[in-house]
Amino acid sequence: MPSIDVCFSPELLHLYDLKGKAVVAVDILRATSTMVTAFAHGAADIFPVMQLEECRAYAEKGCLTAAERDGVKAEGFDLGNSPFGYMSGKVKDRSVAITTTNGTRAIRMSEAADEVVVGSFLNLQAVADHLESLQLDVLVVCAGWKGKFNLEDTLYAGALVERLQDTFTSENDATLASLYLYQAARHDLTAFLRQSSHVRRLENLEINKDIEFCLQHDTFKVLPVWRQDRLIDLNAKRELV
Ligand code: 3SL
Repeated sequence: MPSIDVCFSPELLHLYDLKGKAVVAVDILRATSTMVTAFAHGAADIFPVMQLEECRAYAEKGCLTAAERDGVKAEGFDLGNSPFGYMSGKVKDRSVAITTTNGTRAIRMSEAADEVVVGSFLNLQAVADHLESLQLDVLVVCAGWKGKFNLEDTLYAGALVERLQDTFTSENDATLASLYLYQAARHDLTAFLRQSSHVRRLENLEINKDIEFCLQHDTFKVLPVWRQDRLIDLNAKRELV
């Protein structure tokens, strides 16, 4: 049986060998939830990049550009990092270049893996199904916040572990801790996360509806995977469910 493990921060990635593994990169609030939403609303592909200037340059290639720093849309870009900004039809059939404080970094730092998948609660089962079909060892890479642990990405890791517990083994405390945390929180994730640092940060920015949205499970069948220099949706052209 393949195994599943959890890396609580991209800063810990040096402890793991990504070769031969599938990475699930996750930034629940909000980057990976937003990318999944963008694909669900017809985005053709997504270029996650680390730097603002690199992102801005994609405009010349005909891409929409999206940028967030410290929870706020960066000036001079077409889009920010709220999933609601991607629902109006604006991204349909468009390429989107995006840079965010932590999420795009987690994705790009995972490139050495055999497969990189973008996870969120919104596409939880689509990711679980894909991992079961791949039969590779899995590492969930939590984006965290500026190198530090966060609760929401860990809860996602636990949710994924729960979905895969009959088909994957795990022999590490990070996986167990994520699972136990999710099981303790699952009855009301919003309440559980109320004291978490990023929820407080986002609440101060008055974006509570983003938090509620990003905590919904299995809203989309979208499956963003890294191919060469971009993310594509392996389940493209599916209807919203
Ligand atoms: O850190 C990130 O990548 C962002 O998702 C943070 S925020 O939710 O836009 O504040």
